[in-house]
Amino acid sequence: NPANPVWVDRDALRTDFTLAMSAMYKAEVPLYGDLVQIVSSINGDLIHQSSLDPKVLSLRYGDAQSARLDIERHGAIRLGTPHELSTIRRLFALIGLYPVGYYDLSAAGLPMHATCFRPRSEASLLKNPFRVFTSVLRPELLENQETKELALELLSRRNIFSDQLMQLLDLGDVQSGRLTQEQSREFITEAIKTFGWQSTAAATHNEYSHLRSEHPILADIACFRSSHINHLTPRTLDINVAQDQMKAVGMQVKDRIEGPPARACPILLRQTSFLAIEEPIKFIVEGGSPLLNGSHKARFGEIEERGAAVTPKGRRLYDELLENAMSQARAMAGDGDDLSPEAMDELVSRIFQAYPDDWDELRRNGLIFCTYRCTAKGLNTKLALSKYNLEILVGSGILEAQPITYEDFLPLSAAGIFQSNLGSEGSPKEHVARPDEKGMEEALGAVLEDSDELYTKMQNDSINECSSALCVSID
Ligand code: OOG
Ligand code: NI
Repeated sequence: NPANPVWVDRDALRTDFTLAMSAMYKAEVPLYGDLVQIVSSINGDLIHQSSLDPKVLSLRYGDAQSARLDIERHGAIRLGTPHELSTIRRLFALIGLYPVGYYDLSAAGLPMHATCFRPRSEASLLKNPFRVFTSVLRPELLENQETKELALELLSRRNIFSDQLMQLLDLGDVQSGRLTQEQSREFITEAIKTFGWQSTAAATHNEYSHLRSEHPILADIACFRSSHINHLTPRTLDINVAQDQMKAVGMQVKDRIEGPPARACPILLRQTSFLAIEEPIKFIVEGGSPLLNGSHKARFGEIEERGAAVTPKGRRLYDELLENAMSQARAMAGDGDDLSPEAMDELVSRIFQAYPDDWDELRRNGLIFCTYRCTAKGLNTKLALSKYNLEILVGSGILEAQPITYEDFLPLSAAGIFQSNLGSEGSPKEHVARPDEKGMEEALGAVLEDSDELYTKMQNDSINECSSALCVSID
């Protein structure tokens, strides 16, 4: 009934979208299907062995009651223009994804910056935590004038959104960001086209080679007719076991797991991937057919293991220890050389012994964010005072703390993931950082949300709920 339309729930639409994306990617990159199988079989085994700390299980897997455990946790795209970015923002808003956080990739020598489109609320994250790392070109960082002009010229010629999709985005705008069932089905079909692979390039082989020689990322961003999703990432309950299994079946795997070392109390996130595969591409030829056969490397498969969200203080300690490990590694390896992956892992583990590895200690030192809930004991206890200190309530078993899952990305890991898939040698070298958050917001046509504010809100909301349930104030 058009007078009384039934709107599709945004979180449910996100799940349909994620499933469609996953199906497309498995069909287009069969090796990715193999990866998903490895991960789900390991997860299936581990979830039945109760050896995992329930807090860790909850961080890595989410709430088994409400979340779809096998659904991907993230993907990544690389865009070329402000118009592409603002259109993607409108597209993602329809499935409940909003830009959170700013990632400056110039520090890693990449002419780009990025944000994470993700759900904001706890309820929404529980239903489906899928998010997309979205980077966009910053032409002003390209030094070579000719290259810059070529990239901009190619990008100005392409349109990665179908007309039907644009109409649906307009409809979404006038319908307060909602779609009907029928519109949703069409939306998924049309949206997925933007992220699929187009085997005919939008550039000649010369143009492609020119951009590639300047920076491989440039060719990937500017020479194609779509903004192909470059990877999807399921979550794993044990990334070390999963990585061993990836190697055992002969996948070409990244040298090292990115992120913090393995810990009893995991923080942030750890990730690894199989390297990008080489895929056939037809390049256009000046003056028409036939097309020229070539190839391109962009798409890979990744896995991630999530830990606790750290506070700004926790983040500073993480960055400090990582920086410390890097500079020791440089000193140990000597000029321009890299330590072996094993030596590097050992060094990082040793240095991270300075990072507390006990949930209570992490919380009391203000290094992680937690949500709180009343225990059964707490609900049955008559409290004498009207005001309590949070730590006293936790210490006496009235309240229980659960670390909040880190829902964002690590810029250094992201840079590592870029590098390992672009054929550049060695680890990312130091570059002068030139962040431009304002420029990113202008291109988006929206402000970036601050992830620390979102975690703080989750933490405070949970304390307020406990306070109401216990009829006491908590400070
Ligand atoms: C994005 C890499 C970032 C991650 O997991 O850190 C990312 C890219 O290569 O486009 O997905
Ligand atoms: Ni990733």
